[in-house]
Amino acid sequence: TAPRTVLLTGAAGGLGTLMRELLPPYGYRLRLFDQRPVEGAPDAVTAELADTEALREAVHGVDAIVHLAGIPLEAPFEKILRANIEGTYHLYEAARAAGVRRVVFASSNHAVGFTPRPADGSGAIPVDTPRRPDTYYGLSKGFGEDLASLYWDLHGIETVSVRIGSCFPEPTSVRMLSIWLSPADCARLLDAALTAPGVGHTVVYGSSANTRLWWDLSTARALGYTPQDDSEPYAAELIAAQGPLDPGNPAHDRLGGAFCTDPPRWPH
Ligand code: 15L
Repeated sequence: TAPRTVLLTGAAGGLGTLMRELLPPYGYRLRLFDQRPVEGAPDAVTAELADTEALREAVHGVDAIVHLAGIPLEAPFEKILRANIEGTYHLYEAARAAGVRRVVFASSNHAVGFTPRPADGSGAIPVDTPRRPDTYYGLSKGFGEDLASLYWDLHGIETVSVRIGSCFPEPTSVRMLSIWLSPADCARLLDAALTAPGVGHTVVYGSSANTRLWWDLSTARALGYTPQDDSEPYAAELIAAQGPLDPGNPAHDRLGGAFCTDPPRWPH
């Protein structure tokens, strides 16, 4: 049976804010968790993932967890260690102790960000391409994927690790034309990841059905995900404004884009 009560970590963040609107229509009752207050949600749990007591209460009785919490950009290693690496460990420990059977983990394209950019539309990058993190941030996402693998093998907790591309209402760069995940498709993908049977630990890329796709969506489709959106209608205007991706520019010829050269940094 489909999980119904879902703990959403990182509910106050960019993706969390989009998903707490878009997931309930699929039939989920969300319990919200964030270190910051969630606007308009007085019942949300305001705590850090390091607060294991708050986490223990938050996971109690949930059917599944969508784990979005964490620093979403580059930051000093100590901060990534606490928020993303230790935070994800605490999350999985709480899930294990409470008997939660399914996690959807927000991994990132930056776990493999130094992978050379293939031809537009080739869909050439498979999920088992070697990890090539482009930042400590991307490194922490690889850690989360391996932690998910360990907790599946050791404890039977299933995870879908979603290497999300760029989930924003619209693509805002030429690179994003290839990796854009529309918010509506993100909700479709999370729903598929929450409901597909027998996922063990499955890694998928998270994007819409973009004409210029760089990676292989087949493992996502195998969960029952059928993307409905394509960034192509935005292509002409973005390319006219920014120019095409330049193969000689190191910030352009890797999957992770500018994260490989001058990563955006988390300001907090
Ligand atoms: C990410 O992992 C970031 O969290 C997000 O803010 C975007 O920058 C995205 O990657 C991207 O690669 O565009």
